[in-house]
Amino acid sequence: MLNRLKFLTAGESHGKGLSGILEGFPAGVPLSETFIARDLARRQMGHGRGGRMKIETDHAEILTGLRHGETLGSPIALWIQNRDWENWKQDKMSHVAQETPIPEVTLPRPGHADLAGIQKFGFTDIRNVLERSSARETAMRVALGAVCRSFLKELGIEIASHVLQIGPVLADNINPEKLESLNDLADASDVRCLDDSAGPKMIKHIDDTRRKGDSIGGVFEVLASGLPAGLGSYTHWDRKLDARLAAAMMSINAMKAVSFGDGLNVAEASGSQVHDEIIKENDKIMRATNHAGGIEGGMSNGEFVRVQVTMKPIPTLARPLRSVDIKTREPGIAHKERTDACAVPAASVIGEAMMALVMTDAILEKFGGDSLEQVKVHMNTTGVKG
Ligand code: EPS
Repeated sequence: MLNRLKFLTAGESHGKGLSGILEGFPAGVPLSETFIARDLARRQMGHGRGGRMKIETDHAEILTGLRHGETLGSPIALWIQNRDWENWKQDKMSHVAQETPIPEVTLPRPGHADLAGIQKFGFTDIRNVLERSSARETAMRVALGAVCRSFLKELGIEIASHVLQIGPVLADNINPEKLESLNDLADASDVRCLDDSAGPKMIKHIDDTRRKGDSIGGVFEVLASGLPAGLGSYTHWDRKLDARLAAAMMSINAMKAVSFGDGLNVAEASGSQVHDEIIKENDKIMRATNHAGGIEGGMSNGEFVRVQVTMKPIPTLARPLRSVDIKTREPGIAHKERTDACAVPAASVIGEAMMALVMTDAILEKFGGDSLEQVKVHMNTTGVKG
């Protein structure tokens, strides 16, 4: 649901690497591999990750679209190498047929793309599905999102995230005045949690779950500040900013629900508790509160955008669930792989990337412009900057 910007990713989890292309991105935006590397490193952090993250040190190489440190307005192509490829290329992920084929994966994992994926494509080997359905792909989304973050920063727009819940452990939510330092605070916690008393309980819960051979999900929140009012539109279903953000968040592997502002609590609250009164402060019309999460009528209203995303527990379990062998049709237990006990902290960084991609698209849609300078001029002359 992007209107002005296009992005594509390609790559398998244990293949050579991940490719990404961003098209429709303006010229004149400062960009470097070092800037992208920061977000890639943040995605690799978080208590509960498995062995794979010790192998990878993700780095996005900028292949095209950049000259002398600024974007050219032409497609930006990125490449992230999978270090684990060296360990897999001889047999499991060889590009050519093997003389002695390795055994196929035939026991689908409940909750994973495995079973529906082989039914869809007519495969007999689940590896053909799991390699691409793996969340490894999100490393590229974070790299492309970092390119967008570089543009948004120039416009004074900040994006941050933090973890609200791991399993049954809830964090007290925050009401930030500024977002600039929020990510630094969240990154200082192993679970990206801003509530000092909940963080250690979350870590303990992840450890207890891992010891049982199980996995655990949770909830994270992504915020954006400095947005002008009027991004998105009430005029048509596919222009609504909340619908576009919800689709972007739901496209992240393992996400099950998305909500905005007060989220699910609006069901039991009354109208006077839910809606944000309109006030005037220093001659500026604004809101007394932000229950709406910065979006009304499918448009940004100039307040912080707040979106909460619920992640299910990862389906690959050290103590797998029941399954049926797709070849022999005999009951068995699901395929077991190296896995993460919890990836909610990493998912929050991926949520930031999806927010950055959607917001960049919405800015370009509203203001137009082929270069950063043109976008800035258009934003200043329309007078809607929040
Ligand atoms: C994943 C399984 C694990 C995760 C992986 C996603 O990888 P592996 O099978 O190599 O142990 O670590 O996540 C990443 C590789 C990543 O970069 O986030 C899965 O099955 O989705």
